[in-house]
Parts: sequence; C-alpha cells; structure tokens
Amino acid sequence: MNKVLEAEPFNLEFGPASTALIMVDMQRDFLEPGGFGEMLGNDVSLLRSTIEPCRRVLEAFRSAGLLVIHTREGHRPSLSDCLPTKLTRGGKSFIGSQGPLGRVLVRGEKGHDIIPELYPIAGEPIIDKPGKGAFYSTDLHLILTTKSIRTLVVCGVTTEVCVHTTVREANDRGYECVVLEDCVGSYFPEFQKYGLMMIQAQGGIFGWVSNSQKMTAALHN
Ligand code: TIU
Repeated sequence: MNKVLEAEPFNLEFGPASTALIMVDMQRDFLEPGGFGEMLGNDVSLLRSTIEPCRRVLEAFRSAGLLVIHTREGHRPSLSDCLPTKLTRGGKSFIGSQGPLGRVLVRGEKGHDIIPELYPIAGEPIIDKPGKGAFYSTDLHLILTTKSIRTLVVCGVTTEVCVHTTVREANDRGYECVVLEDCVGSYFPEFQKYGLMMIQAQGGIFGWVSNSQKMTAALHN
C-alpha cells in the first residue's frame, strides 16, 4: 500500500517496495579529519551533524525491509579510472597521495570506507563510483531497474556536489527523488541552503525535500 511523505513543494506518495534509500559517500575521506575533504581546505565537522539523522533513517529502512544502497567515491589503486581533470584540478593533486587515512580516495584504504556509524550490513549493495554522480560508470541504474525501484530517498555528502549530481542524474532517468535536509551536509552553509532550495523550486524541478523525522514517520504509518 502506498504511503505519504510530508515534503516540499508538496507531499509525496510512494510505494515502499519501489523505494530505495541511497546513502551517498558517507566515507571517512569526507567526514573525518585527515581525509580528502580536509585536504581540500574544508572543516569536516560541518558534515557530522548528518550522521545521527542518517542512522535513524537507515534503521527505519532496515526494519521495514526496504532496499538500502551505499555509494563510495574513489578510484582503483592504479588511478587508471581517475580522469586527469579530476586528478590535478587546480594544479593540486591529492587523490592517491598518502595521508593519515591511507591513500586518498583509493578503494580499499581506510579513508575510502564508510564511517562505522553507518556501515553497510550484509546484502546492501555498495556502489563504487569514480565520479560525483552515482549513475556515472556504475551499475546503479541496472540494480534499481532490476528491483523495480521508482523512488529514491537520498542522504549523504556533500549536498551541492555528489548528492546534487546524483539527484540530477536520477531525475533524468525517471526516478522520483526526495532529499532529507538533515541527512545531507555541505562544507558551506550557504550551499546547503541554496542546494536544497534548487531541488524543490519550480514545483519540484529535481524532486522533493523532507527530513528524517517525516521520513521515519511516513514509514511507520
Ligand atoms: N568536495 C566535495 O564537496 N565533495 C566531493 O568531492 N565529493 C562528494 O560530494 N562526495
């Protein structure tokens, strides 16, 4: 039976069985000191308020038996899947360099992995993505199609980079996307604000915005 999520710009009706939670890049490299986010000059503590709301939504999806998918941004140890434009943006090269959390944004390294608070459990697909969007050069669309998913509940970091890119990609592939405002984070408070506004503006040009409390309430009703 369909459920209703309180959201902006208007309430969203969704079928739980055709809805998936997408946890975007909740990796140490973005949320912990010593990782990629900090190397780029950011204060990673700004993202950490998302962890607890994300944990509650993750719990709610797991206990309802719904699909949960995690993504991780990163590259092969050889960096053969890291475009030169990304590797040396601005003349600086952090990706692949050795840091306190291992080689930055490299698969298999400590910093690349998902933070322990939100660690995937058995059966939850993990999408390793070389780009910002979770659909680019991954099998995410195939997995979602195979499971007849139509609605994506999107959480993760950062709001205006990988969350936005993923929502835009999803929108053009026919998915309904809802972004939970307290479950997405940015290093820039103004980008957080305007990033969320951009999603729901113009009658929901990219999708809906809601929050963790409304999402868990909708699943329990
Ligand atoms: N730098 C920044 O805000 N984000 C990223 O590089 N990747 C993600 O958003 N995951």
